[in-house]
Amino acid sequence: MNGEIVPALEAVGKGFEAGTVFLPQLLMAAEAAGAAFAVVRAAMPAQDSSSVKGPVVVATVKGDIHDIGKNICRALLENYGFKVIDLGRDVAPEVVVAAALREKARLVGLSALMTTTVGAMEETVRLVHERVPGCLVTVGGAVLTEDYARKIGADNYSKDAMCLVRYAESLFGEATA
Ligand code: B12
Repeated sequence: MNGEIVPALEAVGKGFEAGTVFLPQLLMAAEAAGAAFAVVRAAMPAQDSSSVKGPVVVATVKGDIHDIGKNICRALLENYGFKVIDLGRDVAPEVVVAAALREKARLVGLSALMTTTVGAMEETVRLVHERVPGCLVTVGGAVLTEDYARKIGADNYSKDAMCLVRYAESLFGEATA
């Protein structure tokens, strides 16, 4: 995924920005990436249910329908033995809060891929901190940086799914090599 599929999506994204790639092609690229990921997913070893950690609530924030990166995060977390509650995409802050309370989650992961949706991410971080005591929020997505994550009040920024797994392991115990 990191070596071929993600760079391919980046190239398509750059073309879209430059006006050489159009929305239908962007959609086709996303579909192809989803299909490739389904193959990778099927080849991953099954989760060992005797050592379930978490739960971790994940969502793509309100107004944002990009979910390929979030889905990779979910799959990798599950692969490392975490129970993941995936709320999907375009998820309102109140829905994230309700799920975190219901699941007694200690960690929420939010994804945003557009400059226009980091506002919704900031609002979600604020609401989780306000209404779910003791719950930490980690954020990710192509438009985010460590600095920006700190600015919107997130507890952690992970540049990719593996960094997220390491962060989750540091919270729930067990070091990842
Ligand atoms: C595929 C894609 C689409 C697909 C999405 C399909 C899907 N199911 O996700 C489709 C075609 C539907 C789409 C639609 C649109 N898109 Co689009 N899209 C992309 C593209 C090409 C790739 C995104 C992607 O999947 N990357 C691969 C994944 C694996 O990377 P990732 O998400 O960053 O995830 C990794 C890390 O960031 C991190 N991570 C991600 N989430 C999380 C969460 C947590 C908790 C953590 C810790 C880590 C983490 O881990 C992941 C794995 O390592 C990008 C270009 C780009 N370079 O990003 C544009 C891009 C994001 N899209 C863009 C735009 C503008 C749109 C549209 C508005 C287009 C339109 N005019 O309609 C719509 C958005 C509609 C909406 N309301 O959301 C712009 C955003 C510009 C901006 N800066 O705001 C981009 C940057 C393209 C561009 N250069 O113009 N898009």
